[in-house]
Parts: sequence; C-alpha cells; structure tokens
Amino acid sequence: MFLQCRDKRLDLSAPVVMGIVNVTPDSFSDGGRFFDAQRAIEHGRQLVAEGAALLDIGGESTRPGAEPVSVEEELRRVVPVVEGLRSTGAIISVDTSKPEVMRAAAAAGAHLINDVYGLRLPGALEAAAESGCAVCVMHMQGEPRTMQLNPQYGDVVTEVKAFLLERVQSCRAAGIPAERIAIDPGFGFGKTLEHNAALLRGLDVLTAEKWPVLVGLSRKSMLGKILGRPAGERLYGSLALAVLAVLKGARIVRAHDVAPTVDALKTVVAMQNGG
Ligand code: 7PM
Repeated sequence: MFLQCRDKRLDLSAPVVMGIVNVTPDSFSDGGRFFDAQRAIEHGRQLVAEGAALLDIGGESTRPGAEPVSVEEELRRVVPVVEGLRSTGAIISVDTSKPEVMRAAAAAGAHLINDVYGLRLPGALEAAAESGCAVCVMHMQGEPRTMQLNPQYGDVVTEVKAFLLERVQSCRAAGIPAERIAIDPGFGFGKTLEHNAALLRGLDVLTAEKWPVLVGLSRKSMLGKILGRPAGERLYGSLALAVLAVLKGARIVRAHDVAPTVDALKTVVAMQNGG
C-alpha cells in the first residue's frame, strides 16, 4: 500500500508516524512572527530526526476550542514553516480547511492536505484537486466549537464509514486520483469516550476498505478521561492507543511524541513479522 503525495510516493507497507508541528504565537515571548516560525521549523526538524515520515503543520484554525483564525493570519503562520521544512525530505502535510491556505501551501511545496472538515467547505474540494496534493479526509460530527456538547450516533462505526466513503466519492468526482486519498475516523471530533472506544474496536471495518487509514489519538481527551492526567502526561496511554490502532490496520499515526511512537510501532512490526 502507498499514498501518492505529489512527486513523493509514501510507502505504507509498514505503519509510519506523522509528527505534529503547531504554529501558534509564543505567549511567553514577543519575538514576533519570524521567531514563531523559526521555533516551529526547529521542532519539525527535530521530529524528522526522531523518525517522522510526515510532518503535519497546523495554524490552529480548525482545532477544537481554538480561536478562529483569519485566512491572512493562517497564511502568515503556515507558509514560512512549509518553506522551512521542505528540505527535510519529509512529506509536508498542512492541517487546514481553507481553500486559500491549501493553494498557498501547495505553492510553497506542501505534499498533503489534512482537512478535519473533510473538504466540505466551499471551494475546498476544487482547491485540493488542483493542488496535486494527497488529501486526508476526516470525519467530524458538528463543528469544533460545539461538537463535544452532545455527540450522538446510531452505530458510530457504520455512520463514520458511510460519511468517509461519501467524501472519498466526492474527491474522486472532483478529479482527485484514488492513490492520493487517505481517510481518518476523527477520534475526539464530536465523539464521547464510548464512541471513540467503539470506533477503535471497529477500526478494522475502515482499514478493510482500499484507502489508507490515518489516526490521531495522541494526548487526546479520551486519555484524560481514562487516566485522569493532563495532556503533558499522556504519553504511555498514547502509545497504547497507537499500538491498538496499528494492530487494527491503521497505516499513518499522527503523534506529538515521535521518537517513542516510532519505537513502539517498530517493535510491533518486528514481532508481527516473526522478529
Ligand atoms: C485541541 C484539541 C487541539 C484537539 C488540537 C486537537 C486530528 C487532526 C487534530 C486527527 C487528523 C489534536 C487535535 N486531530 N487531523 N488534527 N486527525 N487527520 O489532538 O485526529 O491534535 S487537532
């Protein structure tokens, strides 16, 4: 299995790690945008050294609970970091829902568009198709500000699968080639702990489809619920969830803590292959 990311073919015969690079203003310094971007670039380089095959660069426009960010501000945050991380050789993903940001990020050298709205905003499908980038379409019930208030499903696995396959068909209809499409159940996006548990247990229903499955479980609030720990103390729980997801067939694991995640997955793969 592989994912074609513009000129780069991402080999998914074994699971890979996508390192998270947040580009947000540093509240502890007034160094300005240049230093915020510089800090994010340093962090991204470190994650590649730790074994990340992809870097996911986010300007925080669509994160749950995040303040909305204007197109201009998101461009100012994301574009310099894409440019600064191209030379690492990693696949550069941009976490955005805005068509303008997709176009500018692709022009700056991004390889993948990671959209938590699943390319549903006006113009997003067209921008993604024209960019030549790979896309990751994610399931979210509701919108970031309110999605955790009262999430409801009949059967969460069936509904998430139907949604994702519909989005894949929309991508195909917009001209995105099949080999450039990945899917993501969107853990934590309009889901209770019970919904997330059902989705993880039933993840093989998604990975049985032809599309590579990406999962984001790192430090998420379900771990806060299970462990009673703040985000900075959820590494071991995150590793447990990453291993469970890979055993169910996930191929791309989005993570904050790249070195430990790479070791955990390397160990699983080695032992599954007989040592
Ligand atoms: C606050 C709450 C800040 C949650 C950030 C988050 C995913 C993603 C995110 C995911 C894909 C986080 C999330 N999660 N993209 N972006 N899949 N494809 O925990 O699960 O990083 S933002």
